[in-house]
Amino acid sequence: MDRRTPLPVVVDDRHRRHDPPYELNAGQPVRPWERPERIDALRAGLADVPHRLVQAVPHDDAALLAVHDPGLVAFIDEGHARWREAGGPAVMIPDTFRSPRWASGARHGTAPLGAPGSWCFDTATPVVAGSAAAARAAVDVALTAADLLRDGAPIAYALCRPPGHHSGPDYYGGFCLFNNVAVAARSLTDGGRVAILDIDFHHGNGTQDVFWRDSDVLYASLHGDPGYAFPYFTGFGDEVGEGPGRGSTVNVALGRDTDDEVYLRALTAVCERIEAWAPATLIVSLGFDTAAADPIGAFALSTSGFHRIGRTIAALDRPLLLVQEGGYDLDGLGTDLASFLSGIR
Ligand code: SP5
Ligand code: ZN
Repeated sequence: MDRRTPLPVVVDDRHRRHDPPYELNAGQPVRPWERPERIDALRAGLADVPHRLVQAVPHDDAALLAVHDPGLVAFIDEGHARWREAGGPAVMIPDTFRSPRWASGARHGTAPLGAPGSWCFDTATPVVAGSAAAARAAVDVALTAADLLRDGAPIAYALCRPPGHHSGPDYYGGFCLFNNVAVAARSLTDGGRVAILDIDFHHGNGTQDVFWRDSDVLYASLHGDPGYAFPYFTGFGDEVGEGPGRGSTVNVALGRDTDDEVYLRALTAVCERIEAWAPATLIVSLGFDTAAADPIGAFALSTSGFHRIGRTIAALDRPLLLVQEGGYDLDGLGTDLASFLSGIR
């Protein structure tokens, strides 16, 4: 891709309003890994990358509702206010989870203090008063970047926060509120087949669910094996989609300490599947939690590994939408982003 044209980077400062004081990991309160400073670190990494900042443009709900249940959208928008009115504390984390195994059926119930457990699947995704505005902003960022591609840009980078790939049609979790990448992908299928390549350390269970039965969108992910890594229950290699979507889900589960060589070999094989899919648009769910120094990922990728990943993706030679997902090593994020982009362009 053309190095001289500045890279459009779509941003929205409303992300800062999602800043919970703690989350629960294995039942223990810890400072959130997914914090506003991540965006500062990524933007610092762009210092030597020719780019132009584009402010996100507000979009109506059509694209969001093409992916998510209206009940989930209403809960993200309003659930925290209802919880507060019912006496809940400032940080909303479920303590009781709705189960599909209840004999009376998986009804949502009516109690505002129970509602987070009806829509959320973990305890590591705290919601505060400003979270809804940030969730909306992240979707606007992704859709604004998708608009740039639709208008002919060869590449755009959506600096989304919070991330999105763990959020599904009717649930949220894994630090993700709305599924930014899925909303963008769905909005781009009018222009032909879409492929999503997910290189975050974690399996994108939400994106997989959105496109599980879909024949327009290929979802391909490389991630920590669910035998040891979050989200634990999805991302096994035998998950390939169903019905019309059978064969358009690709999962490659990798072991602890996966290094550049092993990762690049696996990525090359996945890119052959994408090439065969012949997508009109390629979207990357871009996580840097595969880095050796990442505090929650378990891989061992180096900064130069991200350059090689970028080159491998660039060789697919498709209009390219980059959507930010995870990556939690604040000291390495900027360098890893710059290295990745130097491979892409
Ligand atoms: C978007 C994304 O990357 N979401 C990841 C959600 C992971 N949530 C579980 C975090 C568990 C952290 N375990 C800490 C191990 C420290 N060595
Ligand atoms: Zn991740």
